Amino acid sequence: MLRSRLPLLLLVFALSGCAVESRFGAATLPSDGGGVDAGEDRDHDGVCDSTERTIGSNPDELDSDHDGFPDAIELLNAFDPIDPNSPGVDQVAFMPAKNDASIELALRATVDGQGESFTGVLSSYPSIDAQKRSADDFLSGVVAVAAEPPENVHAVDASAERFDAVVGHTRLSFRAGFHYTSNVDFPCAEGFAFAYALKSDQGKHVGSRDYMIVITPKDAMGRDPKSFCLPAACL
Ligand SMILES: [Ca+2]
Ligand SMILES: [Ca+2]
Repeated sequence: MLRSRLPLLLLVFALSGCAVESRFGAATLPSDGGGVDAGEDRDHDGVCDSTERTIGSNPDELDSDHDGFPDAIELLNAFDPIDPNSPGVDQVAFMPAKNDASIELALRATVDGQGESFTGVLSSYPSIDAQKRSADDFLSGVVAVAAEPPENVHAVDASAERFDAVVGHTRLSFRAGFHYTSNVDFPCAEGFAFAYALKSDQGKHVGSRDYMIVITPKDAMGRDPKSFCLPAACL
C-alpha cells in the first residue's frame, strides 16, 4: 500500500513531464513547468501509458484494480491504483452536490502513549478542482470521540480534538463532518483528499492516515468510475 502520496506524485510528475489541468481549465497541482504534454493514454483514464508501465497499472483499464476509482484519481489522492483495498471502505465518504448535504467520516489512529496528550491535525491535499477547493473548504468540524481501551486516556476534549494523558497502546477515534452549501451542481465526481495525523505534546506527528471525500453530481445514480473528473493532460 502506498503510505504517502507525495513521493509517488513527484515520481509520476517527473516521469510524465505533464502539467496537470482539470477538464474545466485551472491548473491546481504542481507540475514540472514543462507545459502540457498529452502523451499516450489509450484507456483515457488520465494516466499516461508510460506512467502506467512504470507503476504497474493496466494501460487498457480505466480502473485497474476494479475498486470503483479511476487510476488517476487514486494517484492524485494518496491511494494505490493497483490495490483494490486502497482506499479502504473506511477511508472514503461520498456526498452529493446538493445544497445543505452533509456527511460524516470516522477517523482513527493508534498510538503508544507514555502519558502525553495527542491532538488531531487535518491537512488537505491539493485537488484538480477548477476552483482550487480542497477538503478544508467542505469541512464543518472534527471532534474527538473515544479511546479504546478507554482507561488508557485521562480525558477527552471533543471540540479540541484532543486526548489527554494517553498511556499504552491505544486506538483514538475522531469524527469529521463535511457540508455542501451551494446550489451549483458538480458536472462530474471529484475527490478531495486529506491526511489526519496526531500531534503529541512534543510536536511530533504520528499515526497519519489518508482519507478522501468524493463529491458527486447531485443526481448521480450509483458510483461509476467513469463519472470522475480527470486531469486534462495525463499524468
Ligand atoms: Ca492510461
Ligand atoms: Ca481503482
